Amino acid sequence: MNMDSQPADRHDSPRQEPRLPPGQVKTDKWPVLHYGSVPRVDLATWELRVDGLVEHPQRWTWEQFQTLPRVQVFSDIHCVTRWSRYDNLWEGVSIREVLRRAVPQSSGRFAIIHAAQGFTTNLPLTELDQDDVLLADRHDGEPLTPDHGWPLRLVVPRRYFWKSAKWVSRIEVAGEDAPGFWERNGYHNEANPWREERFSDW
Ligand SMILES: Nc1nc2c(c(=O)[nH]1)N[C@H]1C(S)=C(S)[C@@H](COP(=O)(O)O)O[C@H]1N2
Ligand SMILES: [Mo]
Repeated sequence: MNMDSQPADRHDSPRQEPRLPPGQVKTDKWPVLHYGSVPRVDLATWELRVDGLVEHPQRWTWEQFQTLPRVQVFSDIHCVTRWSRYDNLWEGVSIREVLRRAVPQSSGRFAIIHAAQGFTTNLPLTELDQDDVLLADRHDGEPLTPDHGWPLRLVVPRRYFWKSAKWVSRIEVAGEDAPGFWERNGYHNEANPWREERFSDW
């Protein structure tokens, strides 16, 4: 058997009811949205870190990260700006693969995702630690483009898309929640599209 051609494990994100969350409109396009400019990333110096309240802090170069087991995840995108894009095939490394190596401590209950240019977003560890959450470097069979987060982005299908940080560099496990960039700028902390958790009241 040729191991190189072995397909990645595939997970389908569980279908929610209704498939189109309230207030959303389905689109076939894939808009580009972010604050600031697309960072220039050099794979020779790129690294991903997992640290904070973990037993075994991790640090991977791009080359090392490419040796981790791969998964495919099939999921829908729901952006708070009201567009939804169905049937995205993501490929990369499962978040569980990454967390399993770092071993979060029992006091570590939140994840602060750090990305290029100081961008952060926050999730309870239980929301992150799911079969359909991955660190993706490919979409629909092609490498991610720089404006969609190349070389690596987080994908959290069951939350509005702003939680899916592009250009991820670090996952910090923390004992306390810490609202991220959009969460500090009026977006809801939980971001569940089926509950229309778009904006915060404070
Ligand atoms: N690093 C970073 N990631 C980010 C953002 C950002 O400003 N910076 N914006 C978020 C928002 S608001 C959205 S809607 C999605 C958009 O992803 P896309 O451009 O691939 O559609 O990226 C998210 N990830
Ligand atoms: Mo967004």
